[in-house]
Amino acid sequence: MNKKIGIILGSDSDYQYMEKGINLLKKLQMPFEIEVSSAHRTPERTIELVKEFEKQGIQVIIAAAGGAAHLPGVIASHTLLPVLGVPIHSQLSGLDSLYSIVQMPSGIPVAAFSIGSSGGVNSVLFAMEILALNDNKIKEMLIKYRKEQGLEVIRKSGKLKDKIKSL
Ligand code: RP5
Repeated sequence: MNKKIGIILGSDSDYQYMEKGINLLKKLQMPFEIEVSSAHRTPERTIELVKEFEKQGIQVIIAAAGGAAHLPGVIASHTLLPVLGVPIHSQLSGLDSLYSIVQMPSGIPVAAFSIGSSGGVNSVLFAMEILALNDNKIKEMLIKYRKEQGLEVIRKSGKLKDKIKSL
């Protein structure tokens, strides 16, 4: 399978919050490209990477950034590929990141996910849902993932009941 998901982190320090999402991609054997590039510290490189992703055939870009999180918006202003923004925890609990990502001016859309690891995982699943529109193999992976997730909840319910019974 060709790489269709491109991930850009504003800093290597953002990785800890994207790790669960990236582990999920690895577990599902979904190929992806990943780079660290900052909208502020390496602005030209960020734009070059977006153009490179387009050339490579990447179809969805996940951009994770914290604080004054302009990365997803800057990327979105240079491409028509869908950009999924993940707000990273910051000194202001990630609310600043969330607002920076969610409050885009009209005309340049960015999808905003929840702060931190949940957003990381959901951005990956959402990227796969976009790709699944034209790829039944990915759709099957997502169906299986949901089924396993549901079974895990039932397993945990049983475990909790056993624990309470033994008190
Ligand atoms: C943002 O600044 C990055 O996305 C990161 O969340 C934050 C802090 O970066 P470091 O100082 O840890 O490199 O641009």
